[in-house]
Amino acid sequence: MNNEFFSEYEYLSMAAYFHAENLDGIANYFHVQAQEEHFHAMKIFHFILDKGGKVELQQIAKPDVMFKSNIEVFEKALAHEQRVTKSINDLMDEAIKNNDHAVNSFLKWYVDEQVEEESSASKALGKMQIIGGKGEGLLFIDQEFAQRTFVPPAA
Ligand code: OFO
Repeated sequence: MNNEFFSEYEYLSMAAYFHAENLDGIANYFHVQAQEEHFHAMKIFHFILDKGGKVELQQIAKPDVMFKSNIEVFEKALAHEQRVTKSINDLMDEAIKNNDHAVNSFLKWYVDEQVEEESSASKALGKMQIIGGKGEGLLFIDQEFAQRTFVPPAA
């Protein structure tokens, strides 16, 4: 849960970077990503309560605030999603080892979601690499990413 809240923070930091670059459309892409992460965290929050557990919120680490280039932001976003996938897989390994069917079933949604998360981060990075992170292509991507909206994923 903390990882998901941290993801929200990471993407807000990336949104802030692009606002400062006057690329509000790309900033919007990261705002929507942050909203998705909030949704992911809250899904775990409610699952813990439904299972009769105690939700104990922890400190959220400071997100990355040092970005050298537009492309680097997207590289970091993809690397971040790959780390999240690993942590979900580790949790799933633990659930399987403990024969915890409820957690196993719950985590399957995250396993599938991570396939999508890595795919969309990878495609966004690919687009930035095609245009070299600058020029007129950047304005085109800014317009495209301005259209992204948050649609709560099917539970
Ligand atoms: Fe929660 O999927 Fe991204 O981090």
